[in-house]
Amino acid sequence: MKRLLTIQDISCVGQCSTTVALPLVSACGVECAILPPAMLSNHTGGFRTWSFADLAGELPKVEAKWVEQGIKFDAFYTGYVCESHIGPILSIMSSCANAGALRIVDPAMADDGVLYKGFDAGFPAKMARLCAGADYILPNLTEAALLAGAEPKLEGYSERDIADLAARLHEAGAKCVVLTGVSFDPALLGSAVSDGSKIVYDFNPRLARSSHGTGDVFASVFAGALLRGKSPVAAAALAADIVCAAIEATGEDHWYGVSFEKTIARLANSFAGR
Ligand code: PXL
Repeated sequence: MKRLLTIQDISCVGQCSTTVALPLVSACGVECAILPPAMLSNHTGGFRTWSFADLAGELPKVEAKWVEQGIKFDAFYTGYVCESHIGPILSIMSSCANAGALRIVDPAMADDGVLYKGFDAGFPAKMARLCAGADYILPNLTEAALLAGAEPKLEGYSERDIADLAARLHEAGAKCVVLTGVSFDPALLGSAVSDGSKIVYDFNPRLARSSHGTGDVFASVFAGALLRGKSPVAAAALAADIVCAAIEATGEDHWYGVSFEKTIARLANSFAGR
């Protein structure tokens, strides 16, 4: 069994980051270790207030213990992290890597044209350091624009715009760029997987509602599927399928996340017998 380390906060309530990654990566049949660089009472996307404990000081201590014991990983999957975490994370990704370990970076920092509360305008340049050394990055279009130093647009991206954004992120160092939230037709929503030589699109019918935490569901399934040997294009298609199923399984009055729990059996079954 492959072993993946996910590095993102624990939001104790809110169905995002580590509390989504751990069950979904596990459902893919991949061992999932966790490293939370911060703990929040709840996420920052719609709750009125939150507590925030920065665990940056713990990261080098954890790294020292893992190095001492020869604990290594086949993949690293990072999500929501802060500026103080980036240097220590880069260090862990080099000192605790098995040969050929993958670096999967979801630059979770913005959506709908704006940075999440708590990040300032200088943060995308910091996140770009993590993306530069990544095998896979999974930005939504707002994050992609901010990483590329461009002004995010709320809509109206053409195929040409998508290709330009992907090219800029490849130039900055990312090997494979998976853009989410892509749409050329109001009825469809999907992703674009760019390996640097071609772009493959995948679309699903656009659902009537958008929900918090769907980026984390997408990235977690993508990472798990990739480690189970799916191609990036197949992993992105499975991730989108699970995101749609999770949104459809979520009650209308459930505002802070998606009921991804109801998709775990379907996800696990998609790897049955493999
Ligand atoms: O889902 C991304 C995310 C993760 N962690 C925290 C967040 C958010 C988005 O708002 O606030 C703490």
